Amino acid sequence: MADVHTPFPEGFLWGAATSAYQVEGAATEDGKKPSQQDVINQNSYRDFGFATAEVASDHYHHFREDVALMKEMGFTCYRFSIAWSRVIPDGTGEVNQAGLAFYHDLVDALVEAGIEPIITLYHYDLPWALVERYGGWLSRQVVEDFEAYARLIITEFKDQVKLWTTINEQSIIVQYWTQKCYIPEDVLDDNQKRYQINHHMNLAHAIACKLVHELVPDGLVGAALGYAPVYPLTGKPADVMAAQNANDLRNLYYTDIYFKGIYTESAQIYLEEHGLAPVIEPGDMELIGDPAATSDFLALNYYASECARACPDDGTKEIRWGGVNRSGKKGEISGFETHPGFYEMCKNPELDTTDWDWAIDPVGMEYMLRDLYARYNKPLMITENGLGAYDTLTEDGKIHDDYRIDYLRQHIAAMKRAIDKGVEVIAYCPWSAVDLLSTSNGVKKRYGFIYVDRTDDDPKECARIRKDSFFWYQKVIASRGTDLD
Ligand code: BGP
Repeated sequence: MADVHTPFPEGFLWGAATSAYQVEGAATEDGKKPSQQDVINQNSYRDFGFATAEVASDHYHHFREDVALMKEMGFTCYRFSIAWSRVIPDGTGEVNQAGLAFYHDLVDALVEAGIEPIITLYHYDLPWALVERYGGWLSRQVVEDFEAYARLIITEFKDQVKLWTTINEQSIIVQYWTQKCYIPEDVLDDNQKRYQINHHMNLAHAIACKLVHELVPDGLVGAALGYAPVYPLTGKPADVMAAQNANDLRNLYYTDIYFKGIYTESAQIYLEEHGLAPVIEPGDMELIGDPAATSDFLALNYYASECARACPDDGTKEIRWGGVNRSGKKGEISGFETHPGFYEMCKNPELDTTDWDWAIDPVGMEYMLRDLYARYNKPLMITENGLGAYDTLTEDGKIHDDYRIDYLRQHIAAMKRAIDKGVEVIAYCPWSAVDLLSTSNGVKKRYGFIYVDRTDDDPKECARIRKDSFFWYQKVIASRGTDLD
């Protein structure tokens, strides 16, 4: 399988990723106030028994140990996010110096360990105060408040941090908006608001890009996008066309904004026809299209490919959004996104899936990288990729996660094939460095190289244990990707 004979390029960054609310814990410590994720996760504990964000992986107290483990694995980069509600607890106004100090300590520890920090400014965790004040991302006011927050963070870390990602996974926020944003009951049926939130995020993203370009010497910036290439279910022309429609609305609708400063026409026309298009105010597209707001790279979170088929608008189907598998039993996904007259997502019969119904498709990563590089000719990074799985701590005190090794091995080989075809990939940050709180499934669904000893109900001490994949990844990095066995 390991058909990788030549090393990855000199300077290629090897690391892993996490996000603040999923890993830090200390949700109300040292002046931090709740984010919308603290509230959303309390609700999922009540409804599904999934862990809250209160302790998560307790990285707040274990960060030095975690950085030491990352160094031991040989990381040369680490992608993490800043919790806005830790540094500006009310969303605006007073800065919490203790919160800022935590991130300074983390960045200092990383730099000292020779690990390049990659900061994500926003990963789903808007300060709860802003939700209470004006509905969070539903209001345009958030753009101005985000600007002040982003300016603070970029100014604080500009000397040590050169790689910045702005907003995590706008495409996934549109699909799964109640998991990623707090959406009040009376707004739930108003699906235009999904795209309005996205428009506000596009403005915030553009502002953050401009700030990095203005404030950070040699700084590079881009969004971190959840991306799944779309295959047609069959070779029938109508299915092929449906896959193109799905790709336009689910993928290019975001990447065209980042690189061309425009909304993809076909997708925008579809949204307008269905009353879903965002309200765009005078000056918005000028800001989004400002050359100083153009991304330098695209960071991609790739887990799976998707599949689409034709869906005629014959009055039998309604618009639906992405389904979720809450049980962790294969086949229990709650449904598929449907846009009558445009496309309908479906299971790809050619691919095996994880226990949560995510298709396993290393070639999809290669296809994505090739396609995006051909379209935009900009450097790409992988800022998430990984296998969510049940892990067992065995009696010998180990975690034999050969299934994860197999998944990562095949994806690294696929990434290398894309590089060998000329695609500029600059970093690989699989999800995740340590086990953490899943966005939809608590802590049973694990991703890390480092096991965190806790359950959904009991955070215990959150002790760290190296999994088999830890030692395997260490070897991969040391061999610059030539030893994948
Ligand atoms: C991405 C998110 C991450 C992470 C990952 C795995 O969409 O950016 O925050 O959680 O998916 O998803 P999940 O936790 O639902 O398995």
